[in-house]
Parts: sequence; C-alpha cells; structure tokens
Amino acid sequence: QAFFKPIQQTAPPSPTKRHTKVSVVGVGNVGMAIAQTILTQDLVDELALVDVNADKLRGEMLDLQHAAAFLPRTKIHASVDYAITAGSDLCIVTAGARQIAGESRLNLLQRNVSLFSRIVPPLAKYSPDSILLIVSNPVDILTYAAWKLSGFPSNRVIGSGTNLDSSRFRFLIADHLDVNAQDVQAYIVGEHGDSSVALWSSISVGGVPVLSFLEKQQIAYEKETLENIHKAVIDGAYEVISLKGYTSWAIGYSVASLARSILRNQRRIHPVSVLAKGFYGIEGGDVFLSLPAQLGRGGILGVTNVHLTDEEAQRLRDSAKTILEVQNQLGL
Ligand code: 6V0
Repeated sequence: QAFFKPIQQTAPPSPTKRHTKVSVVGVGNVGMAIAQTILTQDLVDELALVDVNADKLRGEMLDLQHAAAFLPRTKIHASVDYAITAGSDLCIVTAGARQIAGESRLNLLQRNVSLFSRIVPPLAKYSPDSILLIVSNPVDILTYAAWKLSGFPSNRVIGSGTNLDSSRFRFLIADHLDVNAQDVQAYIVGEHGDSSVALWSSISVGGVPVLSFLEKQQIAYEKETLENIHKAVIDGAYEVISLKGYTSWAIGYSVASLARSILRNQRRIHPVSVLAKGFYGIEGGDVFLSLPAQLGRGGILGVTNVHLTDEEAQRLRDSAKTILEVQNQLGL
C-alpha cells in the first residue's frame, strides 16, 4: 500500500522542468568541497560521485545523505563504476595523484595524464552531450588532455583555471580598499599558478576604474602594493597548503559558481581555461589558458575581447609557450 494516497486531479509534473545531473570524479578534499557547495546551492536534482577508493566513496556518500533533512532534495549516489554518471549535464574532475617526495612536476603530470586516460573516456561515453569541467592540477594541461581524450568540441571542455586566482585577487583588493569583494571587478588570466597575468588596467570598483582613479588623485601610484597583491595571490595556495595541508573551501565555492553559470545558463563571465589558440597572438599549438569567457548551458559561449597592454599580452604568450613545451613531452 502506498504511503500517500494519490490525488487524482493533480496536474502531471511539468514536462519542461529539466532533470539536472552533475558527476564529481574524485572525492578528496576538493571534490567534496565542490559537492557540498553544489548541494547547499540547490543546483542539481542528482549528484553522482566516483572514486577508486570504494570505502572513502561510500563514507562520503553516506555522510552527505545523512544531511538530507537540512538540504534541498537531491538524489546522491556513488560508485566506482562510471555507469553511475550516465546522462550527466556536467562532469567535474578533481581526481589527482599526490606528489611523491622528490618527484618532478613532469613525472607527476605524466601520472595524472595516465589517470585521465582511465577517467575521461568513460565519462565521455556515458554522457556524450555533457560539459567537462577539469579542476585537477596542473589544470591547464589536464584540460588539454581531457579535450584530446574526450573528442568533445572545445566549447564543452573547460578548466577551472584562474577563476580561483581571480577570487583571491578580488578579496585582496577589496581588503586593501576596504570594500566588498563582490563590487571588485578584476581578472587574473593565463596559467593557473606561477605565471598567471594580473590585468591591472581592467580593475574597477563599483564601476570606477581603479588605476586611472589612483593616477588622477595623484595618490602615490601604488605599483608596489599592486604587485605585492598579485604575489600574494600566487603565494596564497602555497600558504594554505603549508598551513592546513590542502585547499578546499575557496575552490569549492569557485567551482560551484562555474556550475551555476553553466547549468542555469547565466551567461556570466568567468576567467576559465579555454582553447586559447588564436587569441592575443597565441600561436604554435593547441594550448588551454584562462581568458575571461562567457559560460552558459552550451559551455563556453564566447571569449571576451578584453584590452591587454603589450606587456600583458606578451606575458600571456610566454605562459602559452611554457605550457606548450611541457605538453609536447606528453605524447598526447
Ligand atoms: P585528494 O584529497 O588527494 O583527492 C584526490 C582523490 O582522487 C582521492 O580521493 C583519490 O582516491 C581520487 N583518485 C585517484 N585516482 C583516481 C582515479 N583513477 N579515478 C577516480 N578517482 C581517483 O586531493 P585534493 O582533493 O586535495 O586535490 C585534488 C586535485 O585538485 C589535485 O590535483 C589538486 O592539485 C587540484 N586542485 C586544483 C585547484 C584549482 O584551482 N584548479 C585548487 C585546489 C586543488
């Protein structure tokens, strides 16, 4: 006997309401921070978790399911088998090998590429129309690997890139000027990490361009302060890792905001890793780098034509060259 007696006159569920499904591969610190932020923001009807560690996977699934009484209704399931990801709208990959003491970055990268060759093809097979969002590091090169391994068009393969670096940047500028970080428009582009490029000329606070404001006011042009802010962005991840062992909350919110823009077709602009060949004179091969891009249901809808100074554009091209040199050693 059914628990609820059905009411005959009830209208059938609207056929236009889409069922939204997200899969997260890798239930480590980063994958779980992303999963829990997505859940609290009511972005999906179904969340599938995949990992190679079956015990950890089941433990994380149960722990999230036990919060059901406090969360929007979402079906949460988990398996080591990729069949569980079938029909996903968005697949987020956070799986990664940990660096072994004394291991070179290139060796770690090679191990992560071989890990991706076991992750990306099944995701693409079970969700051929999905969008792939790569978070594992080094994110730009692994996004390229995911693009190659999936066979997807480049607008459906995105790296979380400098979205996180840009939010660290906005926080530090806001802190310096004592304003709300949400009112700070500021972008870091290029490689996620050490060679990222801060776009100083495009920073604005509440619509006021910051650099020209400071120059007009003849406030000692705070070049050094600004450079220190960029340095703090680059050092930020290292500092958090040295203090707590990993980063999780900011990357969780940052990726959930990308998921929202994609799933809700928000057409918002985020600095994310995209196929950058042909932009700003980047030539010499297929390379993924972060540029401000518009995100929606189709993935990358377009790349914004931001003004870069000659120096900024050159630094971007240098970043592309460095990434390409490493990429060419991978044999993908
Ligand atoms: P973690 O806590 O070690 O989690 C990694 C997870 O991946 C573990 O649960 C593993 O069991 C799982 N895993 C390993 N191999 C596979 C496989 N073949 N299939 C499925 N799962 C697998 O690492 P953490 O969560 O801290 O970091 C994950 C990745 O995110 C790393 O590569 C980080 O460098 C990267 N980050 C990227 C950021 C960005 O801005 N792009 C920010 C922070 C971390």
